[in-house]
Amino acid sequence: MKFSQVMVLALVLLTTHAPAQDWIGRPRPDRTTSTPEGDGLAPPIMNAWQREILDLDGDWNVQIDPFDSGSLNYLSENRRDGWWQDRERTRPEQLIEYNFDATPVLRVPGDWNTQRDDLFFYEGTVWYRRTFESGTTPEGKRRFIRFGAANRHATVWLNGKRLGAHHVGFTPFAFEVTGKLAEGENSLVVRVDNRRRFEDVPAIRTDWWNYGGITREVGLLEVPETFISSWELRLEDGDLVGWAKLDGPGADGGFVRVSVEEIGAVTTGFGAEPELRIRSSSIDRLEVWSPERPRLYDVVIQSVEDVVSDRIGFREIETEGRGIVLNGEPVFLRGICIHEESLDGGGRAWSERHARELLGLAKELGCNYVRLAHYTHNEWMTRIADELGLMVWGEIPVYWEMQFGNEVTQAFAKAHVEEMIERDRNRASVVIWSVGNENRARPVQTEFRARLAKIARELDSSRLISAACFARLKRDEDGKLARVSVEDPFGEYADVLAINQYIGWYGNHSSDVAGMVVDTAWEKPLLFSEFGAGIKQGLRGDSEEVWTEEFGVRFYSDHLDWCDELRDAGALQGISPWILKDFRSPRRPLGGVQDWWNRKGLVSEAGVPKDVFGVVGERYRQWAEEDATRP
Ligand code: GCB
Repeated sequence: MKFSQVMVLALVLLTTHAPAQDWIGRPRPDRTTSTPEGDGLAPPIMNAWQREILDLDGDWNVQIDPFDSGSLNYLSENRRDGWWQDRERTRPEQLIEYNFDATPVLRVPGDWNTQRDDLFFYEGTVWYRRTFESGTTPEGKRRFIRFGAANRHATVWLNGKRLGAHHVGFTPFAFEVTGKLAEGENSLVVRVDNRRRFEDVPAIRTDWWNYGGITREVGLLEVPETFISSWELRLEDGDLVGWAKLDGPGADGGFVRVSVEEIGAVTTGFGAEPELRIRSSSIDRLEVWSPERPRLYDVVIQSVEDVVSDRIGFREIETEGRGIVLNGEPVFLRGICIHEESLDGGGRAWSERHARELLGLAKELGCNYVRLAHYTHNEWMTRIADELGLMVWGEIPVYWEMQFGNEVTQAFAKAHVEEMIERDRNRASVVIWSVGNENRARPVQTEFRARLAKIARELDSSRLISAACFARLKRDEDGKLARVSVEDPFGEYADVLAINQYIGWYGNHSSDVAGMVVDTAWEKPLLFSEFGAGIKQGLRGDSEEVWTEEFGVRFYSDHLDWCDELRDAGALQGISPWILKDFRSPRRPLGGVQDWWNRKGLVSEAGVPKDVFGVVGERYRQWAEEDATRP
């Protein structure tokens, strides 16, 4: 070997053995081979639960690993025999410093923070291991292991072999395991790392709990060799249009048939991704989806080998000047913001019951709209919103300060948008995609969001694009009027302008404000995507005293009066006060009042209504009546 060859070899060895570091010098066990969204990922599998053959939820053995000892040795080099091998001691002299069989368990789905007191504040790595028997994959079939979500970085091994990784904490991902399953017992190992990193989306600072773990359902799915992986059917100018995607051998020439039996509508197409269209002449009987009448249809998609179904509603949403128009009629959005936290005292919500409880409360409040903040909520939320008749604002965690100029961050955000839209494109309830929350109005941040808006539009032309922005707040000369100017240059790229304003809570605007004026630079609809105040349920006092129920009632009465005036003047198209329920936040330590809860909920963490729940509810009922009787 020549000297130069030796040098090249040495360099290769050095680089492959050097651990990847993040910029504060911490080893990054997993980013060496991964792109921002992940690697080894299977194509999206829509409506996956109808495919499931084996539910992998339940108790998983876990090993907490604060120093990444499972992946890195004492010199921070990548281990060759990491804990993914799920080894057991078979000889007396063998030294193996982990044993999944002897560890406690955590429930999946579920965050780890609320399952064990010692993990409440934990941010780091946890190894999950579960064994199962499934038999090998039958001839002519394919199998996938699918996760509803894991927060934030998940790497997955089956029987000691790496399947891949996923880095978007709030969307589903799957790995193909055809040909990889054992005849007998399988070992499935998942390393979940929820450390916050500067380049991530979101980055370091959020006003919500960084719940870690396998937070949504896990299952082993079986599909035919060439299967229908995803589809879309939507209403466009009176026709039903869409596509279906085939994956597998022969997909290119494949045949697809889509039918909506109830209205006798059928269409067919050929190819891996045939375009589908059902002309309006054949769908005269179609009833559109609306909050008042959330009509859903059974849609069946069939190929030569496969058949899947979905419950889909059809509606059209657009803007007209400053108005939002649903199925040709102006609509005012009576909303509420929601974090994905359960009413059982917090923790990540993930189940159908959680979704029914949260969205049921929103219905009780008189909402026709919910803002699912600040990341993609579990699929139950949008499916049940479809069923209950709640319009949805879907969001990605492009939140506060991030590395907007960093290409990795940009790629992360892109993956968030793509995976969110991919999952929910058939949900009639979703009317708005949001690409940011309270990002500064600097060029780099505007460009970042504009790029995401473009991606979202290219992927999905049937919804409106927005972002929750800061507004400039001033008082008029006499001090009585709050003047809100919507100037964020992202407004140029949005279909709907949305601002978060905290007049009367943060800053010095308070009870002597008599009204509100809004100036916008664009002739576009405007939403108040947030306003709210901290209220401790049951705390009584003066209406000037923060945290009290009385303060809350005055605050909301004033705000709703101002909104009422703006609404009458056609200057405001909807509101989503912050927020339905008190939610956990590491930024809210105030003892005796907050105790790690953001107290801006209309109900307490356990779901007990505060007085303001009634105040908002009353106004929403009044508005609903006005809107229903408007000629
Ligand atoms: C905001 C943020 C939201 C916070 C809220 C608050 O503007 O968008 O994430 O939780 O204010 O309570 O301060």
